Amino acid sequence: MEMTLRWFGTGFDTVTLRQIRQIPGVTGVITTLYDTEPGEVWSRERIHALKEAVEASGLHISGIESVNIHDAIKVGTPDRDQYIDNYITTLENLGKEDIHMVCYNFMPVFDWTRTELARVRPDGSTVLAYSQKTIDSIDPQDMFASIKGDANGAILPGWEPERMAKISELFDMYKDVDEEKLFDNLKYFLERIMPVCDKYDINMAIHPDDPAWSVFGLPRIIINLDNIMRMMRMVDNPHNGVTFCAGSYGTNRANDLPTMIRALKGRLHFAHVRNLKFNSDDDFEEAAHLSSDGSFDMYEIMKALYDIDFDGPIRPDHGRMIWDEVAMPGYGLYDRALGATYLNGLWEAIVKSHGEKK
Ligand code: CS2
Ligand code: MN
Repeated sequence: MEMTLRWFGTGFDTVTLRQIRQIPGVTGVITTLYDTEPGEVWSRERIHALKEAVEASGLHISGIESVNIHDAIKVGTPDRDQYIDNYITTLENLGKEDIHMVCYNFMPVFDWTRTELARVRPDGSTVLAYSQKTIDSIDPQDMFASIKGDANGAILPGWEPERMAKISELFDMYKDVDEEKLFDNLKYFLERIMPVCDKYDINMAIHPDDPAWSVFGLPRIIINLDNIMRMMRMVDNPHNGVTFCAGSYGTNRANDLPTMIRALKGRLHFAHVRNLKFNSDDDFEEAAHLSSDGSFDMYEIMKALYDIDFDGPIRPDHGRMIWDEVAMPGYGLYDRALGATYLNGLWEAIVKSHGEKK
């Protein structure tokens, strides 16, 4: 595996490439062109400039998170082909710039959903949190306004104000889309992009829906092992794979994370590893990466990745806000650096006790 950190790009991230370079064992970044809209073509020039900026700091681009999917593709409206053509051109340009992993999601309307951006934990750190009771008591149209807490000046990925302004329009677009339709539309999209992925050896890594169940009556399909297996079988190409996000699949306690990882051998192209603490079945908060701070066994997660010979990029995921840092919720430097170091420590111990792989 290669340890990486997500970086939103100059002007969008409080964390600098120089800081990332100084985290021991982190050699790559997972980045994006944050100011592009879903459906837009990413020009080769802009990708190249991003790559040069990253490489000038002594790091490299290990993959993209995300190239977002236009709603026309998810809904399957007649103009979807145009947006898929654009997506293909973006993939071609990424391939020509030697970038081989793309994370994306297929969630209708909302990307991740949380009810609090800064819940205070006993140690005084603040974290993202989710309460099903809160979700059940609010109107989806008010979701954005009702998230408690401050984004610290950052635009949260998937929660762009322009997008949230059109929220009722978006809900309307999805009114006839059920899970079957969403699967069909995903299949259509994947079938069309696989040739370019084969040509440039690009691993597509679908991110799970977070939380891993339907919210506000919207269909959600990337939520459990059965559904991911269906997704992979319906377009049976190794380039059609997944992002294993422990914190997203783990929201559903029926998901056994190490077992899921083992079932994904060869198709797991990117790993997000983080911990959650459950207060009850319908209330959880994000925790430090350390096993004992949350509800997951992080050793077992890393061991499962080792067992399947995982050799793709991995990143610590949302961190707590600690040491008075002011940053995008979940994406400060300090706690993610602690997370990367802890995960590297677990990996070193696993390798030393079970033998070197690749
Ligand atoms: C991320 C997701 O911050 C997060 O929770 O893991 O927003 C992820 O980047 C997208 O769903 C992938 O498209
Ligand atoms: Mn994730």
